[in-house]
Amino acid sequence: MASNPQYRGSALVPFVFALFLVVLTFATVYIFAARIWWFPPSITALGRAIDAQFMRTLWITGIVFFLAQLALAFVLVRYRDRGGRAHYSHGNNTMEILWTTATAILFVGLGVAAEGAWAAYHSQAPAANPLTVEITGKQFAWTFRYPGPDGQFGRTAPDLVNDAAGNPLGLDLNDPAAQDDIVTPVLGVPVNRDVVALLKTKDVTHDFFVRELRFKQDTVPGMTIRLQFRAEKPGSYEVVCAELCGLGHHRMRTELKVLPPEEFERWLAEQAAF
Ligand SMILES: [Cu+2]
Repeated sequence: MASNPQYRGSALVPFVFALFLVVLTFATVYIFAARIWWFPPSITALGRAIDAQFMRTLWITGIVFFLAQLALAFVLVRYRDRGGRAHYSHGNNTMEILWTTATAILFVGLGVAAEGAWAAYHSQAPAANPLTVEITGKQFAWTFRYPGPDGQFGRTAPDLVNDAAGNPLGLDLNDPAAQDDIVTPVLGVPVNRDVVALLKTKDVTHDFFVRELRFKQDTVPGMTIRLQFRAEKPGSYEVVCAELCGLGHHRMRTELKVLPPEEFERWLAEQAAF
């Protein structure tokens, strides 16, 4: 490549830009490696499977990111304007095939690796003695319903919904199965027991999200979405709506109480007394 020093571009721009890229790359890697903004520890086995998948993805994309950014910085300096003529390239079919294949293998591989964890949330075999809770979203609150001693959810009807009268779900008290249903504004669950959650919404799409459960699921109008989880650590965790659902979206939050079994029974009895 013939070069003519007379037409040489400034070396400052590519060097400064390359330096910026290198600093940016190392700073980004540092933020992840030092876990400066990280999520709270998971309290479910499924959550740990999700975390493992997250780390696999982060490692692979992290390595690709790191190498690609450094390669870009290198190319900026190596092929800076030295006053030569531009060279037209038709590309390289072998390289195209190679990196497309590599990307496809990575994406499909990560998808296959994630399948187990994802499927477990939705289609895991039913537990021997699960606790069933109905979770209903509305603008802008969560309401939880337990079937009570009979194990049956009673009938509800939209025209019976009356927040002021303390009937946010429209429970039909003429239905014997509804009479022992327990409706609460807080989600209490016993520790180490499978919980089957039936997710619903009364109005728009909401999203039930508890960080420690690694559990985030849209509630969709007209649908009941079944999910299950088993919390392993007693404590109080935040429940939020993770779908921008209206002006009051920011206050659509409540609490998940994971309680020892006896304490849970006591808590549930207290709620029933309301
Ligand atoms: Cu919402």
